[in-house]
Amino acid sequence: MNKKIHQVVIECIKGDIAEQKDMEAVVNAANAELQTGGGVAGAIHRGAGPKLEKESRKFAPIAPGEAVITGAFNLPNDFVIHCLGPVYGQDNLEDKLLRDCYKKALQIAEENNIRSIAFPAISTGAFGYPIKEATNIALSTVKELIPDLRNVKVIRFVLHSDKDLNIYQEALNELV
Ligand code: AR6
Repeated sequence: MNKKIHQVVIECIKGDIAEQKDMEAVVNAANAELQTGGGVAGAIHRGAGPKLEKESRKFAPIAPGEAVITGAFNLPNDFVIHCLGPVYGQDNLEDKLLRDCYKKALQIAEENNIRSIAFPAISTGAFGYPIKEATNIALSTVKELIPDLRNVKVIRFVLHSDKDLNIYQEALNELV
């Protein structure tokens, strides 16, 4: 499902974040050390190969709400933007921190002339953020920032299950 807001297309699809061949940048739901892990981080590091950990090392550790950019190595993309989401029920101001992740990732994309970026549902796996709340934060943040975007033209959300895809599609439908 797609929606266009001010010349920017927002897409929601079911898929694997490590297989987004037509996107310039993919976002990693990272850990603070920017190392491989489970879920998204595992898929991204497996796809990119060991050079990704090597390049990431110089930026680690990052704090919740922060984002950094690296190359994508063997992934079919030019860049990986690594975001550390909040751990639900543990980090304070988790809604603000999750918002910061989307905001900083888009700012970094703008600074690097990136036209297309794919996000996973940051913090909604191992970090336990309830998917509906996280979806509303992701979509409202993106919508808020769209008027300031000059380079980014496509923002894709890649969901891992039909359930999560349906939640995103409903929320995108209702986004005005
Ligand atoms: N493509 C797209 N989405 C995926 C994929 C994939 N290949 N795999 C899982 N998801 P998570 P977090 C979904 O746990 O909650 C890691 O171990 C998943 O269903 O990857 O931010 C890191 O090392 C969920 O909806 O990220 C960190 O320690 C969403 O992506 C920690 O987990 C995010 O799940 C980060 O936890």
